[in-house]
Amino acid sequence: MSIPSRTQVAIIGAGPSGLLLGQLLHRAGIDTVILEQRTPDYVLGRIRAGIIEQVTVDLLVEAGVSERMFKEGLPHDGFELCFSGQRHRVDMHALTGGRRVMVYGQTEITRDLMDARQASGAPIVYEATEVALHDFGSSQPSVSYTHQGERHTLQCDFIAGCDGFHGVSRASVPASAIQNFERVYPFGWLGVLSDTPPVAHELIYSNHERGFALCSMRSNTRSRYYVQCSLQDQVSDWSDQRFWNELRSRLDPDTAEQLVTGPSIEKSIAPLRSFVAEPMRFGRLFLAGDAAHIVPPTGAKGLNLAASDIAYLSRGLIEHYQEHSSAGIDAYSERALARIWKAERFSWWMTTLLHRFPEKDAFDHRIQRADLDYLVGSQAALTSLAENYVGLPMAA
Ligand code: RFL
Ligand code: PHB
Repeated sequence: MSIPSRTQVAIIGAGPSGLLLGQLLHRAGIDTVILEQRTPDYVLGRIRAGIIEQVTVDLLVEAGVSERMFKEGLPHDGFELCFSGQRHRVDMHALTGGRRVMVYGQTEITRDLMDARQASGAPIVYEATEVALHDFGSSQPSVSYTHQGERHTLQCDFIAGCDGFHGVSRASVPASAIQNFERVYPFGWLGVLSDTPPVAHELIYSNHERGFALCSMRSNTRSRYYVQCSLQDQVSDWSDQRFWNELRSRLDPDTAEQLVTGPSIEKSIAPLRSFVAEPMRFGRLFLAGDAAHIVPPTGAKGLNLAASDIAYLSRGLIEHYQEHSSAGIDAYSERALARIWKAERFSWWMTTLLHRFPEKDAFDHRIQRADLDYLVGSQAALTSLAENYVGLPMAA
């Protein structure tokens, strides 16, 4: 594939944000080049999100990449909260007037988007290293990068920084132009993927004195489980046997008995963090997805927020090119941040409610238990939980 030296929108990063933006713009006749520092296999090997909101499902339909999701994805009407040895079902469907979420892994969404990109013939450069952003404060921005030992420059109208939390885009903004808000949690999640049937049909979020645990899935034959772990832990500290024993100890007796164990096919530790950068636009550079914000995974919001950023941004850019109006791109940062902060709040709250914090005392534990007792006994509180979990509406 020959890579042009000029495009309309240069997209940095081929995670879900970058690929989805590329696909939506391609369908609107807007040229993009995607620059990704890793290989396709590396990108697909990162096991991350599992739960997608209706808003994200709708966007994947709009992008023309929903066929396999509807065939293989598992719609979920509820999930369970487990504490004090008992499970309590949250009937999302009934509490939200018929809304639900979909279990369909980020790996699959990424694969579908990669296939669509390839079918469209639109350019994507994997293993693009030393990516640098230039002149995004002017009307003639550009991006330079190294590919197969050669340095290239890509002229563009706009740059979309979709390169995740550790990417180069946010780091290219002068410190005086950006404000960061951050909370780092004193624990991580150890995740295991295994080809074993999920322990239950729905997800189970468990609060236990030994720490949080989550039972999730990717299909009827593939499970995804997590346990809260110490930030000092290494993956090598956790044999499969130790993981299964720890998970079992954090579940109610019935679930613990049902758990089918097997060899792990992926095992990784992720730190937990809340982070927001404001604003999300700097002249002709836009940040989207994890490049601009991080949520702890407890609320299952990260990928969904990336999708809503891309919905706002793609609409703004399409308006710019088709209607010569800058209203959408001018409103992008404010619109996106309004939804982001609500998801930040929800993810922080779910994390606080369900984890063991090392510095907390007996009083805090009683308050946490009271919070959980109140939640499962109150229709009002459950409704609030359910409406956040299925995803808050996007601005028109
Ligand atoms: P990504 O996926 O990090 O992709 C960024 C891409 O940019 C590339 N890159 C660069 N390319 C060129 N030059 C550079 N200098 C570059 N630097 C980086 C990277 O290689 C990469 O390919 O960000 P994106 O696209 O914004 O997508 C965000 C999501 O990946 C993330 O929010 C979710 O995975 C979060 N998340 C969840 N979200 C949900 O909505 N539902 C869930 O159930 C859920 N579960 C999770 C999660 C994240 C987790 N971890 C490990 C953090 C569970 C976990 C455990
Ligand atoms: C997952 O299946 O990976 C998953 C599900 C729900 C969460 C976080 C991760 O809240």
